[in-house]
Amino acid sequence: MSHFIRENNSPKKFKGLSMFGFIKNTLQKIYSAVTSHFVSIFAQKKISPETLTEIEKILITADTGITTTKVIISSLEKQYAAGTIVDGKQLQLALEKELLATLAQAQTAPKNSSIFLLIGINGSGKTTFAGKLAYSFVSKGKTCILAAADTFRAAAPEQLKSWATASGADIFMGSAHQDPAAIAFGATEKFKQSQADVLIIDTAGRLQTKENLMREIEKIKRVIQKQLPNATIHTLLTVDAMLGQNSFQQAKIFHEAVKIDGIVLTKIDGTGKGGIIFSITQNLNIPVEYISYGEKMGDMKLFNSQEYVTSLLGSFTDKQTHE
Ligand SMILES: Nc1nc2c(ncn2[C@@H]2O[C@H](COP(=O)(O)OP(=O)(O)OP(=O)(O)O)[C@@H](O)[C@H]2O)c(=O)[nH]1
Ligand SMILES: [Mg+2]
Repeated sequence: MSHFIRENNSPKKFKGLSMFGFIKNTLQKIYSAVTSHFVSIFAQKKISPETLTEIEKILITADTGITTTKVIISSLEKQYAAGTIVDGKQLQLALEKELLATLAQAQTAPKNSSIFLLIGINGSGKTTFAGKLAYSFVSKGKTCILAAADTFRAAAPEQLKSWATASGADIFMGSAHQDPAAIAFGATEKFKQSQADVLIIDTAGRLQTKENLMREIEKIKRVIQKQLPNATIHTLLTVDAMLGQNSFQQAKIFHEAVKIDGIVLTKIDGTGKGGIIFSITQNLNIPVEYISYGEKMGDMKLFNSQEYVTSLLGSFTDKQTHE
C-alpha cells in the first residue's frame, strides 16, 4: 500500500461524535483559529460594538472574504442597534442565521448521478478524493469503477490503483499517454458491461488558462454522453482550501469553460480558515458538495451547511450527532 493511504481508515471512527467534536478533533486548525475564539465571545453576558468588531476580525482572518463579512456584520450591527442582540448567546444565534443564509444561496442539487468527473488544478486533491469517494460508495455496498484518465503524470494511474485496491473499487487503466477521452470511453464500456453502480473519472491536473486542456474535459464528457445518453455526468471541481481567496478566479474560469456541478473543498484540515466555504459559495454560486480533510479513506464528508455552521461556531447540543 502506498504512503498516502494509512491504516485505520474507517469512517466509523467519527460516528457518534458531534459535528463540533468532529471539527475539534479533525479540523484542529479551524478549531483553534476560529471556533475557540467564537466560543469565548459567545460566553459574554453583554456584548458591545467591540464584540462585533472582534467577530468581523475573526471572519476576515478565517477567509470569509471582505464582501461577505461586511454583509454579515452590517446585519448584526442593525440587530444590535435595535436591541435584539444583547448577549453572546443571541449573537451566536444571529450569526448562525447569517452564515446559513450565505450558504443557502447555493443549495446543493440532489445527487442521483452515477458518473462523477473530477477536475481541478495540479495537486488540488482529485486523485485522493476519487479514492475517498469510491470508498464511500463501496462501504455502502455499491460497485464502483475508478477510471485513470490522468495519463499526463506517469505515476498517476498507479496512485489511483492503490486507492482502488484499498477502497475495494475496480479500476480501468489505459496505456501510457493514451488520449484521456479514449480512457473515458473504455471505462464507460466497462461500466456498462459490468453494470457497476458508480463510475468515477480521475483526470490530470490542469491550469484553467490552458484552453486545449479545458477542451479535453469537454471531449471526455461528450464521449461518455454518447455512450450513455441518459446519464447525468456530475462534474466536481476540487479546490484546495489552503489557496484561500486565490481559488476564486481559478474556479470561475473553470466554471466558464466547463459547467461545474459542485465543489469539493480539499485540505480543509490544513487551514485554520474555515470561512472559505462562505466566500466560495457567495462568489461563485456553486455549491460546496464535499469537504475533504485528510489522507485517510474516511476523511471526507458530504457538506451539510447546518452541521458545518453549528460546529464552526462551537454551538453543539447533545442532540446533534455526526452521521
Ligand atoms: N492534508 C490533506 N492532504 C491532502 C488532501 N487531499 C489531498 N491531499 C494531499 O495533497 C497531495 C496532492 O493530492 P492528489 O490527490 O494527488 O492531487 P491531484 O489533484 O490528484 O494532483 P495531480 O493529479 O498531480 O493534479 C497529496 O500529497 C495528497 O496526499 C486533504 O484533504 N488533506
Ligand atoms: Mg491526480
